Amino acid sequence: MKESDSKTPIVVSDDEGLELTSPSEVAGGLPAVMATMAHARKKMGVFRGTKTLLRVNKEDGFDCPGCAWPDPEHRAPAEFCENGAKAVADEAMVDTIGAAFFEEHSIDELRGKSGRWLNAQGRLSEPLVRRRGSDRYEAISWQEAFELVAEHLQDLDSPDEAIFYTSGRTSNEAAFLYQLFVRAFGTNNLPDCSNMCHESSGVGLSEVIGIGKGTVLLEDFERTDAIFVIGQNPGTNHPRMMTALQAAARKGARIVSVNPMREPGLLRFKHPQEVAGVLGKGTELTELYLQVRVNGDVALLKGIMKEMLEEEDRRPGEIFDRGFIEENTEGFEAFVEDLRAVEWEEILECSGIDRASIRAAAEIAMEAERLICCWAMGLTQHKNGVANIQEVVNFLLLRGQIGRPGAGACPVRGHSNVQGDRTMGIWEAPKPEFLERLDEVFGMECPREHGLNTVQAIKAMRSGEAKVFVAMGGNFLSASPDTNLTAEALEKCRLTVQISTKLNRSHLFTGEQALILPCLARTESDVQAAGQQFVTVENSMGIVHRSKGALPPASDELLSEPAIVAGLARATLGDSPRIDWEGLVGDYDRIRDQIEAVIPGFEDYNRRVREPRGFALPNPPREGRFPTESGKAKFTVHTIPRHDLSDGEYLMMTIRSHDQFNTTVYTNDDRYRGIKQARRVVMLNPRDMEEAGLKTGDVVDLISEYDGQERVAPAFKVVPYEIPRRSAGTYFPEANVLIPVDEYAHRSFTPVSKSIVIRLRV
Ligand SMILES: Nc1nc2c(c(=O)[nH]1)N[C@H]1C(S)=C(S)[C@@H](COP(=O)(O)OP(=O)(O)OC[C@H]3O[C@@H](n4cnc5c(=O)[nH]c(N)nc54)[C@H](O)[C@@H]3O)O[C@H]1N2
Ligand SMILES: Nc1nc2c(c(=O)[nH]1)N[C@H]1C(S)=C(S)[C@@H](COP(=O)(O)OP(=O)(O)OC[C@H]3O[C@@H](n4cnc5c(=O)[nH]c(N)nc54)[C@H](O)[C@@H]3O)O[C@H]1N2
Ligand SMILES: [Mo]
Repeated sequence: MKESDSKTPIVVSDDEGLELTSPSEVAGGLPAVMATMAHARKKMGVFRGTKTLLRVNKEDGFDCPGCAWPDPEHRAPAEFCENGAKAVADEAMVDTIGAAFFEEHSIDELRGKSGRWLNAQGRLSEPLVRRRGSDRYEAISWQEAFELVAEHLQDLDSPDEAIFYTSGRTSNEAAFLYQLFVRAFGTNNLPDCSNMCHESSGVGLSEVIGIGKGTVLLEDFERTDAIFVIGQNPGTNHPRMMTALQAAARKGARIVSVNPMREPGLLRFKHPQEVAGVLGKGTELTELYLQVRVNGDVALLKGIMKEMLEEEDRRPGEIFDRGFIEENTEGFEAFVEDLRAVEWEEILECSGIDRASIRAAAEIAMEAERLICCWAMGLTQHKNGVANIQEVVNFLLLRGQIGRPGAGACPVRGHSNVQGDRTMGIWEAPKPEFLERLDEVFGMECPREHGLNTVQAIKAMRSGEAKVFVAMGGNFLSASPDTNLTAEALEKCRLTVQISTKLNRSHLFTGEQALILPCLARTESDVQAAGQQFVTVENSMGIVHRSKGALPPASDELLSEPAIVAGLARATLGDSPRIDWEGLVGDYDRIRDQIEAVIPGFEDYNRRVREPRGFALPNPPREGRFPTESGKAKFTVHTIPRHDLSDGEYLMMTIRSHDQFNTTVYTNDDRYRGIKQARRVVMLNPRDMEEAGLKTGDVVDLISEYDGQERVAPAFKVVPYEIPRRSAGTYFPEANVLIPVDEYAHRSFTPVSKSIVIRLRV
C-alpha cells in the first residue's frame, strides 16, 4: 500500500488483514507474562534473554530503555514490564546488519519495506556512507566518517545552517558532550523529540510554577487520596506506573480517568509478577471514567472547578485553600471572575461530559486532602497544549495541592532520558545562566540567539536555509509531522547523519550524502580507556541514577555515543586547551565533573550518583516555593477551545498501539484494544459509522485540509470503537502525513498530533 500521489513510498504498510476481538477489561496478567517471554526468546535467545531482563532497572544494571517511569525503593526480583521487555529485546537482539546487507539492498528497494521490517533486520553493526550519486550505503571508516562531517560543517556559511536533533534515550554524559560540541561549533540549533512530546508541559509549568518539571515523587503515590489520570494510557506506555496505581488504589486512593477512549489499562490491573495477579480478577483502578471529547479537557476542568466554586460559595473557606492561595499565588480574582462567567452549556457541549459526572469528579477532588494529576500526550499535543497544562495547575492550586506530600503535578515523560537531556542543555532555547556557566567553565562564547525547534528545523531544511542534519538517535522522518514534506526537507540537505542502533525510515530519505553511525545501546558493556563505564539518566521525577550495560556489544565496530560526539568534535573543531575530548571520553567521571561545574543541583555528582538510588535534583515547588518572577504560582485564564466540525468531519487523535515504541513497531497487534494484524485502521464511533454508511473493514482514504491544501493518507480500514461521536483514532506514525507542519501548539510548537480535522473518502 503506497502513498498514491508520490513516487517514493514514505509510509509502507505490511498489514496482514484485520482481526477484531472485544477490548480487554483488565491489563497485565498472564497475557503480559506470555508476551514478555515470547519477545525475549525470539530476539535474544533463552539465555541472553533471561540474563538481560534480570538486569533491567537494578542498582548495578541498566536503566530500562522503555519509558521514564521511576524505580521503586524496594525493587522486585524482576523490575521490568511487558513493554520494557519488548524494548530491551528489540535493542539486545542478536542479528546484525552491515555493509553486506546494504550491498544487497539498494535504498530504493528498502523504501518499499515497512518500518517494522526494517527494524527487524538487526542491529546496525558498522559505519556506513551513502556517497554522492550512489543508490546504496557502503562501509566507511570511523575516521573518514568524522572527517566527512567536519568538512561539511566547516563549509557552511554559518553554524546556524546545521541542525543537531536528539531523541530521548541519550544518556546525560552523551547529551552534555553533544550540546557542548554544538555550542562550541556555534549554534543553538538543538531540536529534540521533546519538542513533539512534553514541550507543552515544560512551557506551561515554567510559566506558572517556575519549573518545567513535575512536582511529585513516587512515594507520593503511596500517600495520596486521589489521582486524576488525564490523556495518558499507562497500561501500554508506562506499565510500571500500573504498580503504583494499584498500590495507591489498594490504600484507598480514588482514581479518575479522563480519556476519550476506555483504555483497558485504566480499568483493572493484574500484576504479572504476583501470583494473585496472574490468577485473580485484578485490582479495580478507575472509579470514575470520563470519556471526554478529543480536546475537551479545558472545558471539563473548568466544569469541575466551577462545581467546586459553587460549593465554595455555599461553604466559604471549606473548599478552596484560602491561606495557600493568598500566600503563594497570584491571579486568583481574575481566574474566579472568568470561571463565574463561563456558561454551563458551553462546558457540557465542549467536554461531552454530563453535569452529574462533572459533579462526581468535583466531589472526589473536594474530598481528597491530597491529590495528584498525571498526564501525557492526550494533553500536550493540541493547539492549546500549554493551556491544557495550565488548567491542570489551576485545578491543583485551588486546594493547595502543590508542595505537599501525596499531592502535585505529574507529567509522565516518554523516552527514558528525555528529561535528563533537557537538564543537560539539549534545548534550542537555553537559559542565559546556563550559557554563561558554559562560557566560564570552558572559556568559550556560546551563541546567545535561540536555535530552531523541530518544526522550525523542518522548515529551514525545506527552504534550503539549513544544509546539514545530524541526529543523535531517533527517527526524525517518521516521528515528525507532515511526513512527505519532512522527507523533502531531509532530501534537500547536503549531508544527513544518523547516529543509531537500528535501521529506520530516516536512513532512507537522505541528503545528497548520508552517514549511519552505529552506536552502543544501553544494554551493552561500554569500555573506555579507564575501564568499563556507566552512564547516568534522570527519570520522570527528577531522580538521577546510574545505568550500566553488561551484554557484549552487538559488534566490535560500535562506538559509544560520547565517543562518537568526541570524534565529531575533534574532527570539526580540533583539540582545544579547555576541552579535552579524548580525556573526557576515556573516563565518564570526568564528563560528570564538568556537568557538576556547569549545572546547579549536581554537586558531588560522582559520589552521589553511586548511591544505590541516586539523588533527587532540586525542585522548589515540591517544597512549596515557586521560582517565578514574583515568587508566586500563577492562576491563568484560558478560553475553551472549540472545534466546529462541518458535516463529514472528524477530530482525529494519533495514538500508540500496545506493540510499538514510538516509530518502532514490534507487531501489528494492539492486544488491549482488540485490534489485530492491522495498523492502518481508523477507529470510529459505531453510530458515526452507521450515519456515514460505513461497515467494519471498509477501506477509506483519510484527508486533512488546512489552508486549502489537501493531505491524503490512503487506504485505512474502518474499525468501530467506543469513542465519543465525531472523534477518530489512528496510529502514529501511519497518520503523520496528515499533520501539517504549521499546525502546532501556541508557544510550545508541539505538533497537534491529537487534534487533526479529517474527512473520509470512500
Ligand atoms: N510501550 C511503549 N511505551 C512508551 C512509548 C511507546 O510508544 N510504547 N512511547 C513513550 C513516549 S516517547 C511517550 S511521550 C509516552 C506516551 O504515552 P501516552 O501519552 O500514554 O501515549 P499516546 O498513545 O500518544 O496517548 C495517550 C492517550 O491520550 C488519549 N487522548 C488523545 N486525545 C486526548 C484528549 O484530547 N484528551 C484526553 N484527555 N486524552 C486524549 C488517548 O486516547 C490515549 O489513551 O509513552 C512512552 N512509553
Ligand atoms: N502523530 C504523532 N507523532 C508523534 C507522536 C504522536 O503521539 N503522534 N509522538 C511524538 C513523541 S511523544 C515523540 S517522543 C517522538 C519520538 O521521536 P523519536 O525519538 O525521534 O523516535 P523513536 O521512534 O523513539 O526513535 C527510534 C530510533 O531511535 C534509535 N535508537 C534507539 N535507541 C537508541 C540509542 O540508545 N542510541 C541511539 N543513538 N539511537 C537509538 C533507533 O535507530 C530507532 O530506530 O515522536 C513524536 N511524534
Ligand atoms: Mo514522547
